[in-house]
Amino acid sequence: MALDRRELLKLGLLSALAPYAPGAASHTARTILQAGNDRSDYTIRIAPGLVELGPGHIISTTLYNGQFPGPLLRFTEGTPVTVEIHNDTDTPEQLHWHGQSVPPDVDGAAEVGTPFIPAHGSRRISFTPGPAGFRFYHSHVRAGADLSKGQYGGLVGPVYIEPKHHAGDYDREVFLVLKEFQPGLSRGGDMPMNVLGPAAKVKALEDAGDSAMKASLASGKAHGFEVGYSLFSINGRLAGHGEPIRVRHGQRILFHVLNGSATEIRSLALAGHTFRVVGLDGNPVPAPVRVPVLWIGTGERVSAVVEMATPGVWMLGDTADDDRRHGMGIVVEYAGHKGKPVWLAPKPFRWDYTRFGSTQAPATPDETIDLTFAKDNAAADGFNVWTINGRSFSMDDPAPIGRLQRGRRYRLRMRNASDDIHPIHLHRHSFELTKVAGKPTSGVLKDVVMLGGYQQLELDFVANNPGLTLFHCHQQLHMDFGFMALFDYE
Ligand SMILES: [Cu+2]
Repeated sequence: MALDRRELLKLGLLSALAPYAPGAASHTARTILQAGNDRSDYTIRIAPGLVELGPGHIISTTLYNGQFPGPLLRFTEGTPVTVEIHNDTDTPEQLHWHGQSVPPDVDGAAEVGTPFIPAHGSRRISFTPGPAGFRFYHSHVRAGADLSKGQYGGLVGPVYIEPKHHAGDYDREVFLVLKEFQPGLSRGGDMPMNVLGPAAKVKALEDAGDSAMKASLASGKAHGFEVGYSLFSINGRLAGHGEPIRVRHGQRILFHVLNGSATEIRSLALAGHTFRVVGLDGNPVPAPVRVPVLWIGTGERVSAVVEMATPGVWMLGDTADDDRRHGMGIVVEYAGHKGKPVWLAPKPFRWDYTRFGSTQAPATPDETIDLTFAKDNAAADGFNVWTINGRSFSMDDPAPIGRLQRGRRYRLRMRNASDDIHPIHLHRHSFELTKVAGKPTSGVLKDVVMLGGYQQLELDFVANNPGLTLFHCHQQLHMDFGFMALFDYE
């Protein structure tokens, strides 16, 4: 009997076996579906659980359905689904459908009015998945100084929304979820440098950021807190401890990579191979070009085809030696090859979104909104406070920063007056990059974009999904300390 994907899901088979080609058997997946003809198509249970990252590294955290990553949810574009979410923890939760154009009561953010999933309670939601492509779901509660909450724990899972027609230019799909564990605070951080291209900085932003920082330090404040981690994983396993990705010479593997980190920017390289980037944040790109390194901001996704043309045993890993040695990697093993995985450091490579874009001029916006982001060093008990146009977001005063009109095309001109890279996210809408650090582009559709230190970036979106809409930096420490704003329209 031939079963289609949906029938397999109903039997609970696909959820347990298909999500992560490497190491599928290692997942202690409970079925994500209730048996029989229950009214909900999917059941997700939020509860404390254990993740065995590797020998001697078993961590206790909060999980979806007892596993990390959460189960891969495969939806079909345009086919309505009902999801029942149980919360077996002691605190209210929010499950955010990242990258989907859902209404505010489904979105999964208290800031736009989604009801909480009560502690030891449940919530049933129905929505029509879309747009097609690689999305994800994650916790959207404020963690603040509590590094066990929000996205610091294990509440991250991938979503794949099947398009009506498949591209088919690959032999196999492999989903990879990058995630750190065991967070801790330090004064100052080690954000990677030379990540983004073009590298052009805006002098006025640099001057403003520098002088604010100097004034803060001169007043006796130390550098604000940053988060670091001691364990790193791909698909919930330390490098070398899960099943390898087993490939054959000549195969084309379509990797769907999700940066599920709460705070970090990640890179990936595979010696002897290049990545042909075909999708960013689940959306096909106008120019699918080859690159030697992927750079992926918090909450971003990259879909890339790798042609398996260099037989051997390789480490697919982060270019940061320390992070890779602490687990951020996965072994790629060709059939007939054994041995220790080989890592070869790639040359430094800057990630330029415009390489994947079109040179055609983007559509003209109806209105441009200027947004300037700034850091108030160590202003809240040692934590940096973040502002958008001088205002730090708080639920005590959640008034929208902008009132929009339905159907209009808006351009956000974003200016970063800090030296940090910010992965900027807009809920419930996709946006189009129109200018990156002075370089025009079009056709790259995303829902998170990295804005470089002291850089400027422009993106457009059409107000086509009414209601409160959250806009924020996806870096948990930044969003939790003010880097958020609301738009609203009817
Ligand atoms: Cu940020």
